[in-house]
Amino acid sequence: MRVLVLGGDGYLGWPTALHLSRAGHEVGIVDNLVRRQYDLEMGVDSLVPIPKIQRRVARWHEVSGLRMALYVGDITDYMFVERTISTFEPEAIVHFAEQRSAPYSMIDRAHAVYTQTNNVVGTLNLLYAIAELDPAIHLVKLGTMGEYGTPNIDIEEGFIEIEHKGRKDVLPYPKQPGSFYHLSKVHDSHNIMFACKIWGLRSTDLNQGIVYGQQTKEVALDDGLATRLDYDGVFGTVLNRFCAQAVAGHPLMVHGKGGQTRGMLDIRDTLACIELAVTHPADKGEYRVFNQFTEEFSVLDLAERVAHAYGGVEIAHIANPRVEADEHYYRAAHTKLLELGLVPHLLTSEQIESLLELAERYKDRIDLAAIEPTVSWRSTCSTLTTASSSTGNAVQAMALSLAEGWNHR
Ligand code: NAD
Ligand code: USQ
Repeated sequence: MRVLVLGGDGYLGWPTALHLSRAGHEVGIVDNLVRRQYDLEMGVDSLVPIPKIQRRVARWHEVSGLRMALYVGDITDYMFVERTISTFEPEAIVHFAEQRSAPYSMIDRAHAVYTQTNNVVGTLNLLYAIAELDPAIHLVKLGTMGEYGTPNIDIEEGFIEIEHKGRKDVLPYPKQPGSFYHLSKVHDSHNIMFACKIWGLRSTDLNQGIVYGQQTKEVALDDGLATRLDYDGVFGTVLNRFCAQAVAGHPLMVHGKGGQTRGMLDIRDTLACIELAVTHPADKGEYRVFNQFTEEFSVLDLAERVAHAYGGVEIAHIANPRVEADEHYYRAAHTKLLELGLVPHLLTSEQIESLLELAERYKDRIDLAAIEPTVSWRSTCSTLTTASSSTGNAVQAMALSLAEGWNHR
């Protein structure tokens, strides 16, 4: 199939592009490289060094003999989206291209506005471009389990049957997201569902849990094919962070009691789920939701597993910088991808050890100052802002000018 991977320079987009390419699909990558700008803005860097996207694409050709098309540009620019889709003529679009950090979206007004504009406008542009250019294109959109929040009842896959005053209906599952980032995903979901209804588009909304790990079959072939791994207080996700904290000799920072329970999955399963969604497209006019995770863990459970695997590392309960329940009921359905054939890689002690080994290999790159959480949900203006001023717009402008430069070459 011809598959366009939006956000193909990111943590998950890059290994997905490689995986789909190796599986025999014709792959095109779209990215405005803004993720690299967030690093510059915050003065942090991926734990694993990553080459420039142009170099990575060239390296993939050298290693595998396979080519991938590269389009550097911003999907909030409709002309760019239209031009790229008309040129590449995809059968499926995998959409990773959003600002994905909850803390980043909670820094201040500028970052919240940037996050919601970037995410909602980008997705809306895509919906219009698909409707106008080729409504048969299957949109595989990365959503998040965090759209549901932590209700005191079981979470279903996208929809729930409700009986109210003697009548029944199947309705979208209620959403109680926990950050302006997670809210942007809810807004996207509503827009996508509506576009499928009015224009007969087809889409799969993948409500993904927290991803851990860095090694996939293709990434492991060569250091020049590495994908990023974030451990900092803004973009680092919990298990990846705990492993970096352990090797840096830093206590594992559990927010509050650590009873926050989340759906999680190995990065290799992200790739498998995307491939399953792409190769089993939604029907015309169908909007479907898959909960994309394989296991549930509490934050404290993860910290204890890492402490057990590493030895000698402390667990510190710090005041929670977020507003979230740190003890709650959690049980979420996740059968649809299993029914399509997903065989999960569960979190074993070997997997934690391999993540710790990776962190050991790049230990010298760990900046202890970057580990501290800097964003508070309770404040409308977190300390990070003093260093970065009105960065949301500045970051976007920088990314746009970078993209312009590349496209005019
Ligand atoms: P990432 O930030 O590493 O990658 C996103 C990529 O999209 C970046 O390379 C960035 O430059 C690009 N991008 C952002 N805005 C763009 C725009 N307007 N135009 C073009 N490119 C743009 O994030 P990731 O961890 O790879 O996550 C990918 C997707 O998966 C996100 O949508 C995220 O919400 C979702 N997700 C991630 C996780 C996780 O644990 N990492 C979990 C659940 C869902
Ligand atoms: N946490 C800690 N200590 C840390 C880091 C996090 O206790 O050092 C806690 C957080 O308070 C939270 C939980 O761990 O309760 C998860 O935090 P996270 O930063 O790993 O994940 P989150 O902010 O939810 O976001 C990540 C991705 C996002 C994706 C989401 C999936 O960045 O793109 O949408 O996971 S989900 O959680 O299912 O919404």
